[in-house]
Amino acid sequence: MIPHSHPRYYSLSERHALETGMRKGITHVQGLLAHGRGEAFDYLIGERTTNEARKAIRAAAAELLLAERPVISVNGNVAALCPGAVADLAKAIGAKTRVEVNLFYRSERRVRAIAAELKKFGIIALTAGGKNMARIPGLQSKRAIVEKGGIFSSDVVLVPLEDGDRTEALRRMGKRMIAIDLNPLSRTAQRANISIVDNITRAMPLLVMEVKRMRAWKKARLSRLARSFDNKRNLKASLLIIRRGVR
Ligand code: PTJ
Repeated sequence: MIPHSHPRYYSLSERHALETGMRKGITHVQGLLAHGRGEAFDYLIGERTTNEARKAIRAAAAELLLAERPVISVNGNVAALCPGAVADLAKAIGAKTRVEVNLFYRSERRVRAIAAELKKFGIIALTAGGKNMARIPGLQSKRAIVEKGGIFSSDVVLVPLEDGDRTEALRRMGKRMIAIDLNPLSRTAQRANISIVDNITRAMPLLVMEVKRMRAWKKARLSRLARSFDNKRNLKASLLIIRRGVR
């Protein structure tokens, strides 16, 4: 049990959630390494949601509301760190939203464990099994295994904690990609249409809040917001914050 008063309470709680996720067969051991890398960047941005991240979150909310077939992609880290926020986001965007389990280190056992975890939060996740399976063209890893009626036929995909290959491959398929990644230099962040440089545990609740706030907006207003977002410029600004953090 981590005492609330501990100065590193949030950081330790996240590590604990991933450890529990690993014991439940949800998180891959590589997920712990990935989280460590994320933590290093989080430290440098000051463990807070920057103004740049807030701008990206607003653009992402608009993009998700405009989408006709949005999908939230869930891996082992996301399922361990914020399953409740995934459920809240899917609900806030509306019935058109699909949640799909998509893993780099895919095993049927992990897919089942993650789907069972999501079910506790009321989500019936797509798992790309049997007849529903399709493949992302030009991608060699197991991340290529997707659901026909999910990621394969989506128009907008939210990919938290992703590796770069699939983001590139999905963009080649014409999809609009939203990433959540603490590393502004990662290929995912560089290739996505909108990259939220923030810890997923802070970004997801804010994204839910923005989606709820914008739900009543007209399409034209949402479009203006989404299209005016400049990912390259936003990433540059995030890098500057990191540089200042280093100094
Ligand atoms: O569950 P699986 O099998 O799909 O595997 C998931 C991992 C995360 C292991 C896999 O996708 C992987 O190896 O990812 P990478 O290539 O290490 O990339 C993960 C990215 O997420 C890195 O750029 C990290 O900086 C970033 N990251 C790590 N923790 C967080 C994060 N970004 C936001 N919030 C975090 N908490």
